[in-house]
Amino acid sequence: MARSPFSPAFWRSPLRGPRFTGVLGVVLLGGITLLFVTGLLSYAAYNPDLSPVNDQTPDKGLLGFYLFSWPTNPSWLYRLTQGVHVTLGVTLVPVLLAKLWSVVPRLFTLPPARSLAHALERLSLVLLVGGALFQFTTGILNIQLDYVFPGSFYPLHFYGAWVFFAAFVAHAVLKTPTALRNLRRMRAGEERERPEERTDLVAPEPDPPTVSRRGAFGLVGGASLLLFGTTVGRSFDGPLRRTALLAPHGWTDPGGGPGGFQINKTAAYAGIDRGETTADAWRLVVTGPAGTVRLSRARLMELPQHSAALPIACVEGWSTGDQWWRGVRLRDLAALVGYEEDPPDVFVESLQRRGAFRRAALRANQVADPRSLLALAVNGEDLTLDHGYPARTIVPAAPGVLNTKWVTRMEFGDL
Ligand SMILES: Nc1nc2c(c(=O)[nH]1)N[C@H]1C(S)=C(S)[C@@H](COP(=O)(O)O)O[C@H]1N2
Ligand SMILES: [Mo]
Repeated sequence: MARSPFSPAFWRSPLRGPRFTGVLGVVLLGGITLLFVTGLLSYAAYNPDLSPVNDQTPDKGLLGFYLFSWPTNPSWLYRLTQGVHVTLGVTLVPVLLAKLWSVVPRLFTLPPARSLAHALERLSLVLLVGGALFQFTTGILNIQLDYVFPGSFYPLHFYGAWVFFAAFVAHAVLKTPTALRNLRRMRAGEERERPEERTDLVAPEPDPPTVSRRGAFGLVGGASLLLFGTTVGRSFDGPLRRTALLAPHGWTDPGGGPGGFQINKTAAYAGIDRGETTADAWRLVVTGPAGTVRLSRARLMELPQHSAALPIACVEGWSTGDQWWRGVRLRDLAALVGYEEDPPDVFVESLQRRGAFRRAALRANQVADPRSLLALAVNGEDLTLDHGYPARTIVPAAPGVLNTKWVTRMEFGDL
């Protein structure tokens, strides 16, 4: 009879075994926990409870229990947390794939369930493996700007994270003791697996090895290192940025000069009509309890101007170093419409007519920060159209997506 994958003898690699799986498992235990934490932080940073403006996640209910006011200090906070989230996620891909490869014979175990407990354990593995593939795929597609899933990235990746992490915790609780025991034995130099470790992972009729276990770890680690080295540069400026071969935004050259830093969506891409940004056409409409004021750019320039050195840090993981922004404080704008003290939340809207990032809500603590600006200039010159001329918001430590470009309307009030 031809061997089918359901027969244990079908699986021939001498690498498979509890030790190979255990080492990869321990790396993922730490790595995925950090991914989960930085991911939840990223979701909180997005101000999703200023709903429905920023986030349409329906009924996040209990899962939103931990949401808090994202701080404005230190100004590089989101640059760090999201840089870690994306860079680590990319780096862990080879480890995840190797881990899945190492346990693939289990997919074919017969009978599919020996008992109710076994059936439940296998069901949790479906959520674990499915969740891992879903989270890594949606995350990577999002940073590659190629989003093919229906609906918004945020709710999918957020719900997926909870399902995946619940299964992950159950799995870790069950498997960590064994994994650690195997690691200790490996370090103690016991080369051969003991009889009691001869689990279903070990091939009953192994082929001769073509690579040692050490060599296989080297391969996985090398692949991770390669991905790390071609990703991490997206969080830095200068020559390092050019090493970020895997960053799609790295391919468009923002040019030199004051506006020569990364551009997310160009004005052309966002469908901005230059005619609507001229001195005659453009007005900023600011509303609040004291009424509505309409300000030309010239009028905005007459208000007190302030500067702040702040980065742009995108959910996609790339960030810029500090740029010198100059413009009007958000809290000074709030004061114009009735909030002399204790500025409230603000709803910000762009000239842009279509697309996801034309509106954003900022929280009171963000409006109150003296470095939060409606920027009119950057690095000593007027904003370029691609960076949001005539005016854009810039808020310390906030995800880039909250820094609305081509602003035309601001509504102050509790959201
Ligand atoms: N109107 C508008 N504002 C926007 C966006 C957009 O697409 N449209 N993109 C946002 C995102 S996702 C980021 S990361 C920053 C990037 O700013 P930059 O292009 O000046 O680097 O702008 C934000 N503001
Ligand atoms: Mo972004």
